[in-house]
Amino acid sequence: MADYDARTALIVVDVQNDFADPAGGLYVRGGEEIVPHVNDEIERARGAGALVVYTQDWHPESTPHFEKDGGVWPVHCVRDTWGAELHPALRVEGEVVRKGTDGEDGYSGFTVRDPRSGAPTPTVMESKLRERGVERVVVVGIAADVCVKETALDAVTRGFGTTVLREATRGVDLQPGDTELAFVALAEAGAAVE
Ligand code: VGL
Ligand code: ZN
Repeated sequence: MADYDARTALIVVDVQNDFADPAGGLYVRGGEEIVPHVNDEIERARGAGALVVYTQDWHPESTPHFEKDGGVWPVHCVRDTWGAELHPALRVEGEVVRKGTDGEDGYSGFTVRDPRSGAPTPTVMESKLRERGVERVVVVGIAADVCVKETALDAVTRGFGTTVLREATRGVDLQPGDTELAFVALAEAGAAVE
């Protein structure tokens, strides 16, 4: 459980069917188990007047992000499909920021990267937070070692006090141990991992 106030935002990363449902295209083990934890955080954040922002991986049918097109990931979160929808049990009480919409590698909620050149482009996330006077973010969701990690690292780099709630995340572990390494990297970068 994190503390919330009007200068804190809760960022709920990619709690989508393809990651959080066992039938999903890139199912992350235990993904569905975090939904009640995430909902509790949303309720507490809203009660304290904190902003809640959701990210949504939102890919075209073909993108170098996918293994079939030269990337590393199985097909997932193709826009306008069941897999891309936010998990049905998730409370949605805030704006959704989509990433990967033009075929970029959309790992962080703050930036997307050209899959070939790696060149970053900002999403609307940072300006939304700044407009509201947000100084601190709490990051939860999926996947701990991919999009949660990249989002939280970008938040630290941008000067937001950053907390990641372990119990409200799950990792892919493409390589065994990736999730633990992600928590170590986050702590080293200056995020609070709770
Ligand atoms: C993600 C792999 C590919 C994530 C998104 O949401 O963590 N992982 N695309
Ligand atoms: Zn993706």
